[in-house]
This record gives sequence, structure tokens and C-alpha cells, in this order.
Amino acid sequence: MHLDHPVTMPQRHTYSAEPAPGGPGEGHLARADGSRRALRVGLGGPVGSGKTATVAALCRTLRDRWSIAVVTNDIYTREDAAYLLREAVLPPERITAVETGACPHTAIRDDISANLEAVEHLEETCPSLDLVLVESGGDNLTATFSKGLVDAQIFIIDVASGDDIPRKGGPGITTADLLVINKTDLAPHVGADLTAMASDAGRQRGDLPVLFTSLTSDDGVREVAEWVTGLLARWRTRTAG
Ligand SMILES: Nc1nc2c(ncn2[C@@H]2O[C@H](COP(=O)(O)OP(=O)(O)O)[C@@H](O)[C@H]2O)c(=O)[nH]1
Ligand SMILES: [Mg+2]
Repeated sequence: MHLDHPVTMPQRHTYSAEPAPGGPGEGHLARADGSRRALRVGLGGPVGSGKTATVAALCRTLRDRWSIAVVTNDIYTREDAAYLLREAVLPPERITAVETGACPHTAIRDDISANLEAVEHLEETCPSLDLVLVESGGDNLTATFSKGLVDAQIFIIDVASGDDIPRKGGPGITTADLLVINKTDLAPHVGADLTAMASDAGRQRGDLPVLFTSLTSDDGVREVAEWVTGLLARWRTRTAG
């Protein structure tokens, strides 16, 4: 069981995080045997914004249709993986914890070897995986995933941490393939102006999508799940044949 054997950050070498030419993951769409590899989606964002809750909700919504596995990153613990196991969102062999032991952004952007190992191990042990979700350890607004690790990234912020966050920008907010603004249920309690957040996010991101979620409602993750489903459909077309 993966929690008993967490993947720790090797100190021995640094993986080149240079994106392959032609777009995310372009250099390695297929596995060595020629079969289609899983689509890898990273979920980043500040501590407490709702990354683990989003991963759990996505697994519940998508697991009957797609074959899914998850990699979590915590600095010193395996709490997020433990939560996902407790909630039984996936069978235990599909959940792997990486203990980063350092700044969380390092493990998803600079030395991604432990995360890559974890993803590749899941692909080997869970046949015909369609999707691997990689949750980053909570970080600040500057953390983004290496394009050598994931094919697409979702950045999650929440309304309770201040409605001026979209205006502040940073690479997660401006460049993530999808920006999720979570905990809309709390907006009335913290005086967050969702209209201002939407227009600030739009200004920062141009045509890139923004979704508002509240994971306290039963189908709160539906639009994010639809976005991921669209990605999976395009991924299958791209890797067909
Ligand atoms: N009210 C409310 N709480 C939420 C929502 N999403 C997550 N939470 C809570 O926020 C806390 C942090 O969520 P978590 O997913 O662990 O955040 P992470 O650190 O980004 O992984 C937990 O107590 C969640 O139950 C939401 O949409 N609304
Ligand atoms: Mg988490």
C-alpha cells in the first residue's frame, strides 16, 4: 500500500523541467510500449483553498466513467492521501503520497523526479489508466507545475482568502489552463464580491476559463468535471492510433 512507502524526494539529481517543444507533454504522449499514457492534470493553489476537496469530488464524479489515480504532495505528512483513503474516493492502490520534505513548489516545478516516479508507478500498476490527478502541496500564488510533469493544470483559490486575489495575479492565476474560485457559499459571510472577482480574473486571463465552485453542494464540482472530461476527450483523439 502506497501510504506505507511514500515516495520521498531524491537528492541525487535534478530532472530537466524544460517543456518539450510543441506543447505540454508533447515529447512523451505514449508509453514505451506505444500504448496511450494517462492524461496528467495538476491541481495547485494556496493551502486550504480546496484542492483535496476538489480531487475527492472529481474522483467521485468521474470514477465510473474513467480509470483514475491520484498523487498527493505534502511537505512532511501524508494527510491528503490519508483523507482520500478515508473517504474511499478510489481504491487504495490508486492513491500515492509524495512527501516533498521541502518547498512544495520545488517538487512540482524544479525537481519533479519523485512526482514523475509516482505517476509512472501508478501507470504501471493500474492498467489502462485514463487520468492521473496530481495535487501540489499548498503553496503561494507563484507555484505552477512543470510541463514535464502534467499536461494541464488547474489553479484553485477561494473567496474567503480575499476577493482581491484575482487582481493580484501571479503565474497560477494568469496562466493555469483553468482557474477555479472555490467556496462561493462563504461569499456572503466574508463580504466577497464575486462579480469583481470574475472581472479581475477575466482581465488577468484573457480567454482562459474561470469557474466558480462550492463543494458544499452535491454537484458543486460538475463544471470542473465537465472541463476535465473535455480534456480527456481531446487527449484520446490526440493520442489515438
Ligand atoms: N465552505 C466551504 N468549505 C470548503 C469548500 N471546499 C473545501 N472546503 C473546506 O476547506 C478546508 C480546506 O480544504 P482542502 O481541500 O483540504 O484544501 P487544500 O489545502 O487546498 O487541499 C476543508 O475544511 C474543506 O472541507 C467549499 O466549497 N466551501
Ligand atoms: Mg490538500
